Amino acid sequence: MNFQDIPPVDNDKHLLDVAFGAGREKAQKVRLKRQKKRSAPLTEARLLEVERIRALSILEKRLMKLTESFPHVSQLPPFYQALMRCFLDVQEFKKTLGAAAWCARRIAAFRQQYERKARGARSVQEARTHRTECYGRISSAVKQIGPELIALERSRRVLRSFPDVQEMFTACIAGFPNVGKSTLLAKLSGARPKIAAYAFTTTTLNLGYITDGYPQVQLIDTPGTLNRFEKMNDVEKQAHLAMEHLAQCMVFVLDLTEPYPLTQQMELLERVRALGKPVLLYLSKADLLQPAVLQAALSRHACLTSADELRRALLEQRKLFKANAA
Ligand SMILES: Nc1nc2c(ncn2[C@@H]2O[C@H](COP(=O)(O)OP(=O)(O)O)[C@@H](O)[C@H]2O)c(=O)[nH]1
Ligand SMILES: [Mg+2]
Repeated sequence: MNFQDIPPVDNDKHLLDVAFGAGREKAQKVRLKRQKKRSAPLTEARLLEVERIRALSILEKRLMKLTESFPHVSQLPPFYQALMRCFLDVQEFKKTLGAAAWCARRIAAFRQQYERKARGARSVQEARTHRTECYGRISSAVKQIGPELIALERSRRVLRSFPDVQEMFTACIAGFPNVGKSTLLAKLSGARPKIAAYAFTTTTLNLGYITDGYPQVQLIDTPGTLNRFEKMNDVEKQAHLAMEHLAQCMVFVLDLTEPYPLTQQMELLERVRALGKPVLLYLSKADLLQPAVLQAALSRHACLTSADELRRALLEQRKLFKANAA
């Protein structure tokens, strides 16, 4: 799902500038065109004002396009619905979209009504009055949804921050900060996430794909330690929702070289297990461990130490999942 392409939402002032600009342009064109074959002044005035009114249909088009560019919450996959509920006021969001659609319909109604009036005007002045009245009413309808347009632009920015995930077999990579999750993602998938020698706050979820001709396993680098949801930062919340709604399988990265005590890492592992999905254990930084320490760890925990082994294990998990689903 990709929310990056939702175009920016114009504010009311900009929308009106565009529409009135279109009206002026249209007026100029009509005047030029009619220079040669001029009819009676009233006929000319009716024609001109009708065209100027009709030019405002650009507002309807823009507003309809705007509402169509946003997703329908109920049609989204569960992960995105959960993200929406977490990061947006969904009721409010729906209301703002409704307001934009309402405004488009109202403009269409005014426009049609005043086109008719201008066409039937009995004087040049009357034709002009219908047009200015129409412009006034449409302008206040647009101004009325000014706050909603601002809210929609805010929502668009929130949606943009959502990761672009595919609906496919997915494994989330969990573990304490700095244990080597992003490094592992890079090794497994060729993705190029940011890798730092210090624990840093990731600003987006890192994604990668294990491919075998075509993408087979979606990998998500999921930072955070699964403590209380309210205390998580935005990316940790996204990560948590990904584990809940997307992951069919978890990879837990264990790091025996890190200052995080093993007991804490084991507690996190238990929280990951509590998600109720298969968990593959991966021991990172095996190259830094004394052979004896490595041997002891391997005899205690059933863990993998190479990315190749883990890749095979993940493809196996995918096969099992598909077989069970069939
Ligand atoms: N020697 C060694 N260093 C590693 C390994 N995996 C990660 N690192 C280093 O550990 C640090 C943290 O890695 P990173 O992948 O950013 O950890 P993350 O915070 O869990 O995503 C970086 O300096 C990596 O280069 C490994 O297998 N061996
Ligand atoms: Mg990382």
